[in-house]
Amino acid sequence: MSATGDTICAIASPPGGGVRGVVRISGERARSIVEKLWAGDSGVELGGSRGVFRGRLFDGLGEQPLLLLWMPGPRSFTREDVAELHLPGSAPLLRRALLRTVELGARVAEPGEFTRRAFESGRIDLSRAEGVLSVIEARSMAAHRSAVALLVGGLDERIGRLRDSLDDLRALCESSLDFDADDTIDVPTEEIRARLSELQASLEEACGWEAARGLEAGVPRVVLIGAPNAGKSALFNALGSGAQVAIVSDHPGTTRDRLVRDWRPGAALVELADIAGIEEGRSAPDKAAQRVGDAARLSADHLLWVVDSRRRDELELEKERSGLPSGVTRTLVWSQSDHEDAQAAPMGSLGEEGWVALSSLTGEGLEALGLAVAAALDGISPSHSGRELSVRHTEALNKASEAIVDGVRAWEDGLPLDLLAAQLSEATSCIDQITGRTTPEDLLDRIFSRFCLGK
Ligand SMILES: Nc1nc2c(ncn2[C@@H]2O[C@H](COP(=O)(O)OP(=O)(O)OP(=O)(O)O)[C@@H](O)[C@H]2O)c(=O)[nH]1
Ligand SMILES: [Mg+2]
Repeated sequence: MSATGDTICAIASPPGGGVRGVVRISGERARSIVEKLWAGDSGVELGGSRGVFRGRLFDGLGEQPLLLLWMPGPRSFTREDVAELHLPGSAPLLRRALLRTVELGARVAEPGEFTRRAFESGRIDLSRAEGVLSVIEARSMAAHRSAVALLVGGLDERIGRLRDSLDDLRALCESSLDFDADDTIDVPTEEIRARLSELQASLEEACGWEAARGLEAGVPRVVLIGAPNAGKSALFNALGSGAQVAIVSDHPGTTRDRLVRDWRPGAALVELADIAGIEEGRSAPDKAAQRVGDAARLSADHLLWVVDSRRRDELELEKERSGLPSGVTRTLVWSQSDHEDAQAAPMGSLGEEGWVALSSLTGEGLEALGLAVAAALDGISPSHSGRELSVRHTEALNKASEAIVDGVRAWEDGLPLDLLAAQLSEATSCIDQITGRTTPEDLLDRIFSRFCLGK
């Protein structure tokens, strides 16, 4: 990737996603390029502060309506002058505008180059840049949640605090070295010991947080939905393993809270959630249960729509179906198939759903359901980068932890304090790999090149 200094441009948001497309420009020449693109005699006054301007852009052939966002450095994403040209969402028009920008002195950006500039200017650290990358790449809700956690959840804050504590402690050790040589003042052994254990606890906490996030990146959520008494909770108990067991009863509206268990359909591991049946909530707890259910439905990677196989109210079922969240794959569970009056298969157009008949009581059909869900989840297997990332972070944190443990051991064995100081500095460089301060160039290239164009 080239060094900063030149001005880059890219189509940041392609047409199709909305009525507008965006061409983004970043660099020294952004101001002069925009001034030249601007159509009309009056020109545009780009000041030293952010601004929004409406006008027209001359793309070399004709004029296009333009909404310009002007973000002068250093208060921009890349800390350079940044202009966003919001244009009609038509591919040929956007390409014209991009070409014109290039004619006026910008270079088309490489994938991830905007984000890399943000990183290189110190605007964001590497873990945050990776968060941006993972959000873009996320193909399942699970991967998306984990990426957002990385972005907003503050691994960088945790790392920042760890780094500060390491610096403080090293300073303390180093100043104690002078005392030591002087032999007049005691080494503040107790304080060093206390700080060391604090540091180790924070490292462990960061490791745990990151490991949990990594696991989360890999575990899709499957949510049981359907009318009250459909048999969701009975199925939850029949499928899952883990501490939570749902109350099963013929009282409609039994389940109120969201319960989760592990479930292994085939080789996959998923988080199975049981929630309240879909109904119009009247009382406050009913409404609260519906809200909890709504949140679970929205974060689902796959839905199990549980329907009592004795139901014959086709119209009501159609209505129930039309209320299911769209955009999430689902399997129709034709439940309680052991009843005498159970129907063998879903009637009418319901039969066009992917469905599995089963009985939680006898266990019949449970295996078939596992196979169906495993196949459905195959296409949305969690984004590889989420896990790879988490492994990289966890490794760095573990190495930092080991460096400290070694240092402490040496110090307790009576070795001089400068050995501990050296180990602390080793730990600092380990965690600096997470923030990108000491990340090798080729790894940076690999990380940033995975970004889309325009990011
Ligand atoms: N025979 C038979 N009964 C079942 C089966 N599954 C559930 N039931 C019964 O159906 C009733 C309702 O089951 P639940 O699992 O509590 O239903 P639910 O969908 O969780 O209901 P809510 O929590 O109220 O939304 C209970 O009396 C269960 O014993 C099954 O496979 N076979
Ligand atoms: Mg229930």
